[in-house]
Amino acid sequence: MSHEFVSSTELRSRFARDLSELYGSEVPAYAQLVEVSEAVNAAVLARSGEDAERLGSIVRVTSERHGAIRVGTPDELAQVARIFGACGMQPVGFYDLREATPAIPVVSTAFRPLDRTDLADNPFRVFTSLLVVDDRRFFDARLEADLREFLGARTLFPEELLELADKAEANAGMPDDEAERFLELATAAFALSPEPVDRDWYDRLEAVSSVAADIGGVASTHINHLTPRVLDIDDLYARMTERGIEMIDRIQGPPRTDKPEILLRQTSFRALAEPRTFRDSDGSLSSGALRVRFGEVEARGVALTPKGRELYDTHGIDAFPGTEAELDGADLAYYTRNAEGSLLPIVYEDFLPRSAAGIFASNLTSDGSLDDSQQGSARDARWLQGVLGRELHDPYVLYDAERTAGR
Ligand code: OOG
Ligand code: NI
Repeated sequence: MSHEFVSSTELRSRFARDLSELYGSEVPAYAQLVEVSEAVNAAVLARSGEDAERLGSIVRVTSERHGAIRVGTPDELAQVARIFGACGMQPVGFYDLREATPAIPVVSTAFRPLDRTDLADNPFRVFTSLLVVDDRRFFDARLEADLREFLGARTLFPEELLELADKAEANAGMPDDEAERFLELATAAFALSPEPVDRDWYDRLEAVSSVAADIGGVASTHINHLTPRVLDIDDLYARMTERGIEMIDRIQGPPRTDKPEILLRQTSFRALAEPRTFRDSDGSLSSGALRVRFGEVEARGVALTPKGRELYDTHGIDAFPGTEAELDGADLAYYTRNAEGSLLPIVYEDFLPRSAAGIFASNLTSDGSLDDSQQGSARDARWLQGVLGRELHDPYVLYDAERTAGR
């Protein structure tokens, strides 16, 4: 057995790779998506040469993935933070999807590496959502109490995993034998569970929200999707459609233009229904299927400043100038300079709430129901930081520091 030391960066790369292997075995369409993504990236590289790598090296982009998971309680979220912390991933940003259309009863953050060198080594990020069980627009007092009881009784992550995680985070890595064990337990914690699903309980939640059922209707969590990155998402969309895979009707985020690429564009397809075992009210088991997971792909552009983001949110891409020099000069997007003084884009490493809501929605089996006469419960970044028990980073502070350092 090797006693080599595995750094947190190496842990992150291995974790992303193991999850990718797991998800590919669970959702075959994902393996196809990865294959097509690699073909698209190779074509862009052949077509554009060095320019293709301005938003990230081909090595980075080829292994780049984001995942999405959903948890039910603040304690579960704090545990997730420890597991990702071991892999050098810290919470960045606060997203309140209850404000989106359609409203989804979660608040979210994204765990990711913070520094450019860590991002370049492996930028694995996981969009992580927490169910807001006391939001009366979704859950009445009775359902909230039942949800709390159900969620309080389950264990998503074994104690051994959490202890290994803490040790790894404290030492910025761990010996190889412990790393193996950590990765085995961490990956297993995000696999789809074969445990029977209580049909009445699941249906009761699903009547309110499919996302609530996906989170609180089963006794474990799972990766909801794992997303490769492509350098030309329009090409990807066309190739997948050609293969007979029915994509959602559009690409989310800024439309394609001849201007510099900004922020994030995403598109997705619904995965097939997956066979699951159900426990019916008479206690008998029967087989059925749930359609909760899907395939998604993304393309990333330059990060916008608060001013650029405001312009994008209020006026769209049409209001943007056509060159990087103008974007930089008007303080609309973040750039650094290389030794020769030419501009280098700082790639957007985060998510877009509007696209995220669209991604959630494309994956809902029912519209759910929402009582707008009720008050939503207050949640904000400060609250989430308290739950996480560690700093919740502001993405603009990170981009700004990188720009300042690179000038
Ligand atoms: C997360 C949806 C958000 C994205 O790419 O915007 C997301 C979820 O479905 O749990 O992953
Ligand atoms: Ni996603």
